[in-house]
Amino acid sequence: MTILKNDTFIKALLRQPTPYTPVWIMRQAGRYLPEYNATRKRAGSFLGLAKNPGFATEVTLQPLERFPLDAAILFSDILTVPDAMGLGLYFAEGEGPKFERPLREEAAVNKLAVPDIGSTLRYVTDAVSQIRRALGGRVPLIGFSGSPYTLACYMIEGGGSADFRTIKTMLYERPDLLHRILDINAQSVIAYLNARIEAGAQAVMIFDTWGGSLPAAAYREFSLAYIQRIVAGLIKTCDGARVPNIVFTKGGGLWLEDIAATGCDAVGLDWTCDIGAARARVGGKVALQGNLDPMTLFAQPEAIRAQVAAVLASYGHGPGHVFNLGHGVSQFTNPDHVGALVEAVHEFSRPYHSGQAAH
Ligand code: 1CP
Repeated sequence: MTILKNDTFIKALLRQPTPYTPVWIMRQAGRYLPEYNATRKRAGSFLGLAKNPGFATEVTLQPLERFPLDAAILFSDILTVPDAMGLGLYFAEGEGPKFERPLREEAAVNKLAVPDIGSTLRYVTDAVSQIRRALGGRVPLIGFSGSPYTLACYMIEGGGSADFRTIKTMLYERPDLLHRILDINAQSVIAYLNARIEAGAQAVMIFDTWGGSLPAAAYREFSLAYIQRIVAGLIKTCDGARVPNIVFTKGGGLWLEDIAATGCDAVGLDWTCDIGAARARVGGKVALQGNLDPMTLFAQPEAIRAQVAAVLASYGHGPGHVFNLGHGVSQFTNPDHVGALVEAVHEFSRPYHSGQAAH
């Protein structure tokens, strides 16, 4: 068992005291970093990068070399799970991820099965062990997965979508088919996240990027119910350490009480929520992660610092906050501005963790 040199992130997720507010950035290992683009070029493609544990380790560590971040996130993608189910993931240049065989027909849905994680996703668990060795306990490593509904969006639409017409048609016309897909996805995600935890992931996050596109009742039935099953099925302790989990539904601000009731340790917030108001609603039950608008990073460092200070002040005094953006960092962001954010979080957050209240 490696002793963590910096465990502020894990402690904050468990709402335990820390000397400052820990920070990491969604998509911290991504295209805004020139060194990421250089490694991606050497790997030949995004999938060449993600499927090679050596390259995945290299890019996972890149943001940590630049910034004093408090967590690392495994470099991979949520779409590796449907790829392992045989849907044929590929990246069309400049068009984002796509599937060769989207799930539309009843016969294909009936054939869908939980993949054998040990063989199909071996490259992911290998990357996790390699990254843990490379980190040497510097900061914890986050493993992640898409939510069953978010994965189904890509599996059924065949790629990104502006209106989710195909999956929503299935939802309203053939809810039984969609439920079958979601059931397989939930079982796969549980096996996948637990394999990552056993390989060394020290916290896990479920990305429900598209749950927020649903009406409230459909969100509970088609997204949150399956997230709840995953939370219940996750390994909670590994090597004597708690492995906290985070649930992030983008656009889920109206449903925070329901999300917190899944039994998760922390709830991710997008930038539309006031984090102080969110804390008043669910802060007694869960930690909160977020929630600076990613577009803040296009402003000059002084403006970024002011916005960081405002999020910290809104959350207020005491533990249970992990600082992050409200969604992934844009590929057009100036890396120095990410540096300004990380520095400001560390600098401004200490008073909120000292004995006396800062306001
Ligand atoms: O060309 C490139 O280099 C690919 C860009 C890229 C990157 C950097 C993709 C394709 N995936 C990733 C890595 C990635 N994806 C991580 C790595 C760890 C980190 O955060 O640093 C993570 C956690 C993801 C998760 C992911 N992939 C989500 C959930 C989070 C979110 O951003 O909402 C989603 C929806 C995806 C699908 C996906 N993969 C890639 C793209 C461009 C997309 C979005 C497609 C779309 O809907 O338009």
